[in-house]
Amino acid sequence: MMMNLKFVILLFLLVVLVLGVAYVYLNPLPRFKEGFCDSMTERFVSEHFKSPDSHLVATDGLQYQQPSITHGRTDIVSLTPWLAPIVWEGTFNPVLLDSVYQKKNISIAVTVFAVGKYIMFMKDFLETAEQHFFVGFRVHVHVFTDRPNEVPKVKMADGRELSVHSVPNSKRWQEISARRMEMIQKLIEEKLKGDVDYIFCLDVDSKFHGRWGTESLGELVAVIHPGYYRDHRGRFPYERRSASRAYMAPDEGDFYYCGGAFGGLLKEVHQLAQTCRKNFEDDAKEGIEAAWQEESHLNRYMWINKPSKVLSPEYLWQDFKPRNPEILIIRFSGVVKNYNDIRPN
Ligand code: UD2
Repeated sequence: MMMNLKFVILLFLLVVLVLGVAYVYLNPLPRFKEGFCDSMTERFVSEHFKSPDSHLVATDGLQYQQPSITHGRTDIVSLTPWLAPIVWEGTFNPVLLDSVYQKKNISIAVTVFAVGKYIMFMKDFLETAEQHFFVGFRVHVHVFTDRPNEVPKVKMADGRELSVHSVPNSKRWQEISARRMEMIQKLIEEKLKGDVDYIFCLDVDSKFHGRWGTESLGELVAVIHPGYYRDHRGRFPYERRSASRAYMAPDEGDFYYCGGAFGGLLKEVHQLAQTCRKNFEDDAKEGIEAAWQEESHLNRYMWINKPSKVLSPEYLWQDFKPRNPEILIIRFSGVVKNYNDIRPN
């Protein structure tokens, strides 16, 4: 009798275990789809990307204000719950940071897409980047456009260069915006690996107004969207249909991040772009497009793969929005545009 009971309990536990394992592997919920990193990818990453050198060497004798842990800004939060810095004016010392990163001789790639009429934004973007974006550092801007002859000639400082890549146009703006992930992935694989330390991927319909520099460097960097940072996460415009791989439940999400600015170490951005591209394409095969295309997939990605540095909305404001009191400086901002005039659909 005792033996039989033990056998039944054992059998029951075995069935529970088998069902549990089967559930984990077969469950179609999106949470298993964002960590797309198979063994091929892992091998590619370890063979092709420079290992990050996190050692920070300061310049001896550099004069700067003594830091404090009891005095500082009290009107904002400058740390996420997973202890990543949230960068705001007044929370960092630009002179100290620049001196540390100058020693490392880092190089930064930028991607910017100007397809169709969006070429009109290129000149202001490039000119203001020269004035404010990583001034004094090696910067390589990669412009993707279907109108290579219309890319304006902008004088660039020593150590800074620009390459133009031809891409096809599309009848749908959603397609143009989302396809950026695929092109970023390919650019990293085919042209950048081994040569570049960091990459930032930015919207073209924007201008720099203030410093954007070494304080923004991190392994995986996300920018908080200016439109929602005071809202409850239940109101964020995440993808809410569970059929999509970008799905976010009402009680999920840290911040709402911009699709118009993100970056980090090459290998981190490679994985982000590859994952968002795959999830966007797999959704498309099932006839679904996330509410805000690649921005929705990026938000899902950042929910699971927490950014190591978060940039405040100073790093992507919108010109039509009045400045809130906590925004002491606007560094980069989207220009006011008439969507009907410039988008293909
Ligand atoms: C938001 C995001 C954008 C993207 C989009 C959803 C911000 C500030 N912007 O902006 O990054 O996630 O939602 O898809 O977070 N483009 C062209 N030609 C076109 C259309 C788009 O080159 O005809 C490129 C261009 O680089 C542009 C970007 O795609 O900056 C995003 O398109 P948008 O600015 O029209 O998207 P928007 O304003 O809805």
